Parts: sequence; structure tokens; C-alpha cells
Amino acid sequence: MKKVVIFILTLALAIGLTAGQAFSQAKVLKISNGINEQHPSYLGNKRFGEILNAKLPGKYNVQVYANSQLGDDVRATEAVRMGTLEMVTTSASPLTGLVPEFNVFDLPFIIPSEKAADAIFDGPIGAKLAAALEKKGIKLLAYYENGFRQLTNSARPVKSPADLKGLKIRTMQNPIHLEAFRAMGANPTPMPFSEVFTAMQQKTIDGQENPIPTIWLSKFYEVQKYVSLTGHVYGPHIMLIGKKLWDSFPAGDQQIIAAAAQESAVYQRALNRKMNKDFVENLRKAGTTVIELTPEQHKAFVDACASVYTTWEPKIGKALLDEFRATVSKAK
Ligand code: TK8
Repeated sequence: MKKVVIFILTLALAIGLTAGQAFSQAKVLKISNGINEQHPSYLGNKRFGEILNAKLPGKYNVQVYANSQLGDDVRATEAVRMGTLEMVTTSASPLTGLVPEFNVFDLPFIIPSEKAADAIFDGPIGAKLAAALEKKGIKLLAYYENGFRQLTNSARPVKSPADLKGLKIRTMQNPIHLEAFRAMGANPTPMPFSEVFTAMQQKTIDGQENPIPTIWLSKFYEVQKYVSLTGHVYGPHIMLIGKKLWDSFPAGDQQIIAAAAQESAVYQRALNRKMNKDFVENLRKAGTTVIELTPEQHKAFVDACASVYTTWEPKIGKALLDEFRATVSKAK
């Protein structure tokens, strides 16, 4: 009899402990980021974690990692797809092998303004692109922005495609970017972001292109003398979670997580846009030559990229492109 009581008590204790543990153990959501802890995307992800923790205390534990510690954009995204990593905030450009629809953002000069970007992100096209990702096992939680990409180099002030001739420029791992830089006269070479600073320092490349917040926050000005404000591509930073993992969450949680991601995106875009304005002056003060192009100079870059459209328009498809352009011109 005594033995039975002890057995029952022990069992009850064990069940109690297990249940208590399950209850107190928050689900860890690691998010991989490529840039550093000062970048708006990292800060946006942190904000996401705070909002989520306020709404569902103790249930999810968001951990944000910077500097490609969990892998570069391509690898981290693959890990999210495979379910070995929970989340990533990544550029869309290196993922177009997986989701070709996203190539539409890579067409040079297709997005003229932040307003136009918002209209794409927050309208039917944003939803369609998210659906394309979902078919590949990845759920898009929010559109952050990386922003307008500007060209930096260490050789000379680039004001025209002719000035780019022969310069070795790092691009993202994206076929349109490679083709566009070839068309503009450069000698492009694809490379993961985490290798770019060292490559510039060791002069294995002459330059790279990224938005102003990244150029400043990653201290590229230490190894690059010139920034040309080309604004040739506007890039999204997309916040992704594994679809299988997502589907395992209760519907109520999904709603809260999605809303927290959206809220963090509003914050992230605003912060990125502020830094995009403010940091041009920082760069000048640090001794960088900032080259603002006249409308004629800008047009020369646009014209140089015409051949890219000839190749890629049919690949991307008329329906998507027409809708994209209509959305852009309505938003301006
Ligand atoms: C960071 C990248 C970066 C991108 C690049 O992971 O690779 O140049 O602009 O922001 O997503």
C-alpha cells in the first residue's frame, strides 16, 4: 500500500514537473541578420521580439543574431526552409533562384520612390510574392526595406557608365544585378555580404553597392573613397519564418505574430528612411566624396541598362510587370 502511494506521488510529481516545464519554456525563435546591431533590420527584429513578448508573455523567446553569424542570406534562408533555423531577415535578390517572381525588384530603376515601394509591399503584388514564397516552404511575415542601392568605390569619382569601365564591383548573388553592372561597363563579381569589407580592404574588388545606412553602419567609408548616388535598385529586406513551424502555431498566436511583424516593419521602414537621409552627411564628414548625379548623368545609367529589360521582361512575365508598373505609377 505504502509503495503504491509513493508510486502515485512520484508519478504525479513527474507529470507536474513536465507540464510545468512545458508551460514555462518559451519557444525560441532565432532570427538571422546579415548586417550589424545598429542596422534598422536588426533593430526592427528586436522590436518584433519586444512586441511579441508584451502580447504573449513568456511564450516566445525571440533572439536576433547579427553579422551573418547564423549564415549569409542564402544559407540562412535555406536553413529556415529546412527547419533547422526559425527565421531570417534577408535581401530578396539572392533568393530569386528559389522564387523567380522576386526578380521584378532587381530590374534597374523600376522603383522610383519609397512611396512606390510601400504600394508594392502593402498591395496585391506584395501578397502575390508572399504566396510564391509560401509554395517553397517559407512564410513571409513582413516587408522591411533595405532601400535604394548606391555605388561606392575606391578608384575614382564615378559619374557615368564610362567611369565604371573595368572596375571590379561586388554584387549580390543575382543574375540581373550581374547583367546590369556588365551593361553599365563594370566588371561585376558576386559575393556574400559578409565577405565584402575584407575584399575591399584587400583590394580584390574596387567597389560595391548598398544603401546608405549599410555603407555608413558597416564603415565601408574606411575602405571606399567615393559614393555615387545612383539609386539603381531598391531592395526589400524580407522577414521570413519556416512554413512548417508557422503551421504548428495556434491560429490565435499566428495572428499576434503577424501583427507584431507588421508593426515592427512600420518602425523599421521609418528608421531606415531617416538613416538614409541623415547618413549622407556623416559620410561627407568622414571624408567620403559623395557624388550627386545630374538628371542627364542619371539618365546615362538608366539608358545603359536598357538591354537588361530586353532580356528579363519576357522572363519575369508581362502580367506581373504590367501590374507592378501600374502600381508604381499610381503611387509615384
Ligand atoms: C545582408 C544583405 C545586405 C545586402 C547585400 O544580409 O548583400 O549587399 O544588401 O543587406 O541582405
